Amino acid sequence: MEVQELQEEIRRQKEEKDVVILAHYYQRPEIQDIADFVGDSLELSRAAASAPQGTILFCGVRFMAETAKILSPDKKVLTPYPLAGCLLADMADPRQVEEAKKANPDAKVVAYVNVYAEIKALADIICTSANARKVMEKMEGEKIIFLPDRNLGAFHVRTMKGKGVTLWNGYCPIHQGITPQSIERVKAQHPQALVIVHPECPPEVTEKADFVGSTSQLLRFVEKSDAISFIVGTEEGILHQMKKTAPDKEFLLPDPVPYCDQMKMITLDRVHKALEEGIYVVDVEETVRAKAEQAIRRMLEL
Ligand code: CIZ
Repeated sequence: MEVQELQEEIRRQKEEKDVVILAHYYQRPEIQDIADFVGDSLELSRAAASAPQGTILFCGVRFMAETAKILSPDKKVLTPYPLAGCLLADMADPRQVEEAKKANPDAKVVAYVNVYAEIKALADIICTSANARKVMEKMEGEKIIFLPDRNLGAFHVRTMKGKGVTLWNGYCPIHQGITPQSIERVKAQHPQALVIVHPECPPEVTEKADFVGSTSQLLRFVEKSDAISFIVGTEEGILHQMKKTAPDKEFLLPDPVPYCDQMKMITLDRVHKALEEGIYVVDVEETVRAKAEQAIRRMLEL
């Protein structure tokens, strides 16, 4: 089937089968265009929880679909491709986290939402890239273990006083690949462009950027800014919504382009198959789910 035909068929089936389709900002444009909601992982999980449909088809990587299941245990959650993982999430292993907790019994564990359910269940509280600083500042006590993204942690810790924060040594290889040189190559051709980057980028990039923010914060920034040209230091999928939000502005990417193969494993064919056959169901074991939900709810209460 052609792209448009496939999109029509997906739209038809999701209505017929009472399914809400959610897509992350890093998804392919043709996937974002068939979604009922496009957003960051937490916005999407909240949209999923309040959607009237009984089934959620989550177009994103596995930890995102799991987060939707954690917040909507009574709904059926489907993923178009269960092997779409996250290399950053893979860098936090439950046994290592348990050991770190034992070695630091008075420290609180703050886990970035980009971890699997088992790690969320071991955390005291979850944070996103949009609220990591606020969550750490509000934590009672002095000691924090922040995991798994050392860059996101370091970005906030360098301007935060009064806490002893131990940073896990994880990173997103896609954002780690955004270097000062990969930005300068583009800036040299477009000196007027503002450099806006995600806090998962390495410190030498965030330190020099004009603005640092989560996906939803970057999107709001380009909408409100008076500038007309931007070099966007995050996964290239976000440009689809940026162009829709600010069609008269210019969006450029670092060279080489940050591209997540895992996110792009979700294709229209796979979405169609998942919808048609009711596969692949995402489940989280109940004791793990309940603990993970508590850690997420603590963040939402803040
Ligand atoms: O949590 C998300 O959706 C990710 C991966 C990044 C962000 O900044 O929103």
